[in-house]
Amino acid sequence: MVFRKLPGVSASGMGLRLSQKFMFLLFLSGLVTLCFGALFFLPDSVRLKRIFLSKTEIQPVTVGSGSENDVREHLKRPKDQGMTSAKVEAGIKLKSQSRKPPVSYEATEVRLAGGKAQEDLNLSRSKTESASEKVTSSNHGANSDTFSYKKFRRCLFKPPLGRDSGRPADPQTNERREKVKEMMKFAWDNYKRYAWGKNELRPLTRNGHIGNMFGGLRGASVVDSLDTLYIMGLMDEYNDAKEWVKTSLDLNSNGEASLFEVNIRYVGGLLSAYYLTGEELFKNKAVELGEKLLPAFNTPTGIPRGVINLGSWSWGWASAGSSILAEFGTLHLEFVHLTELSSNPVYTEKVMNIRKLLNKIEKPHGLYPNFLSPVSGNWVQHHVSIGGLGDSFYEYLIKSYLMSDKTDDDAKKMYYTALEAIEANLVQKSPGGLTYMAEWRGGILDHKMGHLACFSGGMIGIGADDGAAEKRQHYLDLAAEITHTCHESYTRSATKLGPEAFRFDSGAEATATRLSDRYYILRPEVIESYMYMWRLTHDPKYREWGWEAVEALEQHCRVESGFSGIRDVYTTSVSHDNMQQSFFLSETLKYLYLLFSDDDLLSLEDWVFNTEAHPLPIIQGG
Ligand code: DMJ
Repeated sequence: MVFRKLPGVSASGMGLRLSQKFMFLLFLSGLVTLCFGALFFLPDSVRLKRIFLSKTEIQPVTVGSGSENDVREHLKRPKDQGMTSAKVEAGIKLKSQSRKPPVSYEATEVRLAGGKAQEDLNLSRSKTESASEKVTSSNHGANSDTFSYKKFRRCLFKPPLGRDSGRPADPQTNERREKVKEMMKFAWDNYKRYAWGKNELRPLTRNGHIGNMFGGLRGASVVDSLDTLYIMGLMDEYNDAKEWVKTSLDLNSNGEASLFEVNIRYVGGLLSAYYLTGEELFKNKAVELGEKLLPAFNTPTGIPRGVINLGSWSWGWASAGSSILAEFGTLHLEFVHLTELSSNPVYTEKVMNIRKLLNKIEKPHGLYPNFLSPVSGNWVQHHVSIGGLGDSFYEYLIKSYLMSDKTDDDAKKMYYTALEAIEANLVQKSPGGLTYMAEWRGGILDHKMGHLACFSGGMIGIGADDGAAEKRQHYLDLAAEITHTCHESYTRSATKLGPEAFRFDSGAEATATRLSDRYYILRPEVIESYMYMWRLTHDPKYREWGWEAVEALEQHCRVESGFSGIRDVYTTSVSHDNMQQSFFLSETLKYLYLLFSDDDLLSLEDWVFNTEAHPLPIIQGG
């Protein structure tokens, strides 16, 4: 049989014309391109990439020259320009031998403490510590071989709790401290009784509040309270909190959570609890949670988006709006410690990448606006504030420097340059002689200062300590003036508590002029500055001011079943907002307790506080 070769028909006998074959091949190659394109170019395709690429190749691509490789280059620069490669390779080591305390306190801790009560406390604490030697739940990337808790403790200058748990010699101060401890126990007991496992207590209705800041996470008040309970020696309460974390803190929860809030409260709270107690449980939970935050950084610039779904895969930047300066700028301390504990450089790389981008872009008048696009890497509008939206970004610059044992010179430079721009553009003096921080709206000043901005007294104070010699006194004076103004915002109200925001225009001097600014939600910032200023100057007025706040809290915020915020600080017939914020337990009461304690309780030589008042140790040699 003879096969006749028909024109345009393939020899294979498939019966396709050449043009059809061409079209088919074109379609096939299009399909292949589309599949690989999706694999490599769609946002947050990390899971797919993991199948094909090695771990080091799955970092997000950054815009322009800000690639991940650039970040690594940056990290490899010599010490004075950034982090050393050794730190990135091996994780940053806490406390090298050169920073050993003069005497090892551990052996003498019980002897020095003295007194039966103190011995009991030490005993129950050392039980806790020996428990830490046991390996608990799964490791979640934390590499226990490279981080030695025992070594870390030996290298602190002072015992974390001080010589005698910070007990002051002066009886009146000690009485005041005991009062604050009683307030903490009262707040905690009511939370436990009515809202156990929920995020906050609603003290009037006696139930729990969940809210939407933490996605599906629960127990914000538990995690935020761990370190406060521990330093106050409330060991039964601390052990209940620890047990809850062990059995009930579920990190595999769905729901959109604030990256910032989860980081400062949960990651910060767990890290502090670990460093204070040595319980592996806290370290493992912190690292497990830290891993879940990483997809937030999968944006074209590496600037994280503000919300993250902890429980499921998401499109990363696809739905991102603007990112907020105080949110993406308040990750550094915790993330560096996650690298420290897990020996995984990725956390430090992520936050160094943020810093790199911030250094690169132009700043109007040297100021940092509050909103940045995580997609384009450009400022979205020119609103500058040391209060809400900006605040803790500045705080984390100076604290990054201090936490690096004063080796992170980039952070130092950024902080002082920013502070100079703030002084030049925002710091104002009122007709009545009060120094305040105004807000800046594209060059126009808004003569308003938020309660949140009152943390800046303390920040400028701790920064002053390491400023250039001639600047030191200048910054200490500025810190004292701002703290004084914030105290005035309290004394000028009927309740002696400060409003959410106060103004310096239309005849106002440190008072709220708008009804909507008159509330007080148990915030810590003013008391936080009292605490730092006390430690820096030992001027007794700061303890007196702290005591005024205790009395006001007792009189106006304490209700039958906890503490509540109030709606108007200018009237003594108060209306309560029915919310005991978790930061009241982690910050307000902790700063008050520290204010009435000796300076060696969480000594500033060894610790920096994250923005939720969770103490993190200084990293030796940066
Ligand atoms: C806290 O959660 C932190 O201090 C944060 O930085 C700002 N606000 C609250 C307390 O007011």
